[in-house]
Amino acid sequence: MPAARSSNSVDVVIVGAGFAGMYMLHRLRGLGMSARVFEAGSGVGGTWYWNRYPGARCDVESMQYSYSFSPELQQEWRWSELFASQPEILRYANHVADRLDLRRDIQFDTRVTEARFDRATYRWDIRTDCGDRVSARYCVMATGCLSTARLPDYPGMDRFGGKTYHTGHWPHEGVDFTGQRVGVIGTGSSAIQAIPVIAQQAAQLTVFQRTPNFSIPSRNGPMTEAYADGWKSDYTALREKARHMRTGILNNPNDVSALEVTDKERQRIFEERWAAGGTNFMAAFNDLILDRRANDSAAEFVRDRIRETVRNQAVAELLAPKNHPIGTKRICVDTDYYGTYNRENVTLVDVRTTPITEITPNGVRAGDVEYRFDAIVFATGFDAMTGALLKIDIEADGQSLRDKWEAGPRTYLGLMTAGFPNMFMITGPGSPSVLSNMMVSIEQHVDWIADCVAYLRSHGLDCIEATQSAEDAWVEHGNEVANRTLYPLANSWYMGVNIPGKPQVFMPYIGGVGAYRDTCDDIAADGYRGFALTAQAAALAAE
Ligand code: N01
Repeated sequence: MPAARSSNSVDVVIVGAGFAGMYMLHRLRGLGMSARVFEAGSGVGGTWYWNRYPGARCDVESMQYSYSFSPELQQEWRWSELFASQPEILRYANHVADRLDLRRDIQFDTRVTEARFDRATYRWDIRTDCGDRVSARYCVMATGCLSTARLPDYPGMDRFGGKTYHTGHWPHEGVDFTGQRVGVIGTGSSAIQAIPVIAQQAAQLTVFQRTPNFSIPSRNGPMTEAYADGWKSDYTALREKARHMRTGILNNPNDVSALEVTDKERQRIFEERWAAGGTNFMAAFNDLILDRRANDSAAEFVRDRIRETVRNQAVAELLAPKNHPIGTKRICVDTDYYGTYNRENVTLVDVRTTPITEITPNGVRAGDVEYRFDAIVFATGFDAMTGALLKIDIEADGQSLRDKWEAGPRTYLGLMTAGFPNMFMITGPGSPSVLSNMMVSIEQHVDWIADCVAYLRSHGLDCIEATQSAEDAWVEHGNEVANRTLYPLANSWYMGVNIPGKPQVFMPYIGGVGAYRDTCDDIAADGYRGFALTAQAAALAAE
């Protein structure tokens, strides 16, 4: 633990040094503002710092999952694969930190524990687990959407004699499973990437599945120079196009209903997308996420691919999702996931029919069977979107954020929440965030926030707060848009269902990255409609 630095005062405290916090720091420096970043990890990279499990890689193509703000950066960096692996993305994050000399304003190994707004001074008082106390005009939460790992609470969790791991807290030195009996609990995106790699090492791998997921092959491969140059030669225009796409990804959407074409044509298009690989599969038609019959056609196509791939048909049926529309739980992208179940050393246990009842000193008990392991991997996900924010004791005017969000997060644009002046969130609940290319959404939020504080400064103002009415209207709009889709039909982490007792509301904004950007720009151009802007002196005089 580093020694606490002396109390001090900055313009902005940024919480988190992932891609959001790093770019926020860079923008604020450009405005001549002082900023201090606190980061719980020992290095930059956020998600890519923590999630080091075998097989971890991004499901957005590298040419699009990278910063666009610097022409030099995007021209000089060379990706080795179409979909970069975690180590390569982490190298990229470190390269950016070096290139922009970011580390001198980042305090690592330091977790922010409290943030309290003082209306008498119009400043945030921020405290850390290292004893730091910093006063800041603005506080920016760059805490990530999937950064609070979640373990199940089976009896006996602390009794297991072997090693346990969570995918989101993987040891930095790596893990060699060679010759081991390994149990993996969970079959979400993390598990679907890790299972094929662990299966190649382990003597025996047992996968405990509660809910099967739809997964599309990534068709990952080496990045050819021609492909990279194709992007680089037209990067500015391509990036701009991506910013206005529904998901922030240039994914060649087909603006046709799946129900308007013949069965043969529908099949042909699905096959084409399946062969191309990746999440673009869901852009095969314009109503896959809106219409149950359209969705069923895509879901059945994928189920057929699973049946075709997995030799044991009983296992194939267990792996084929039947209870949620495709895409309403985050679609997974894999390298030989389903094929892995053809291996002699891989067993699938359906914990819906044989629930896990306890972790024993030797392994996992499910139904009547005790499975014996050397290692257990928990791929059991995260307290998504609100977990990292609510872990911090955030308070303004005697109200805590935990109390305010007791029935679910409420924000205006996912950028601010009423009653908490001068506190911004990057990709907060109520913004497209996890439904988008995070890099595009991060850059959009950081730019909006930086422009906003520059506007305040140039107008002699220093306080901004979302109004209650604007927030209420935004929440209502978000719910209304979500309810037009099939998303609320799934028991997903988007809905908070994976955390016992968490309020079940659809947290991200599904209106699309392009439309959302236009709304944010329009609100800013209209003098920050829906926000109350004041000057501290005037506000104090009025009280
Ligand atoms: O977590 P998850 P994740 N007993 O919550 C199961 C992003 N990401 O880390 O569905 C048994 O999706 C749970 O079962 P169920 C991406 O946005 C991106 O995999 O709750 N099982 C589920 O199968 C992703 O969506 C990338 O019934 C239990 C699994 O654990 C998000 O991170 C890669 C259980 C958790 O799946 C989270 O993915 C990786 C229990 N008690 C992650 N508790 C890429 O870019 C939970 N489960 C490719």
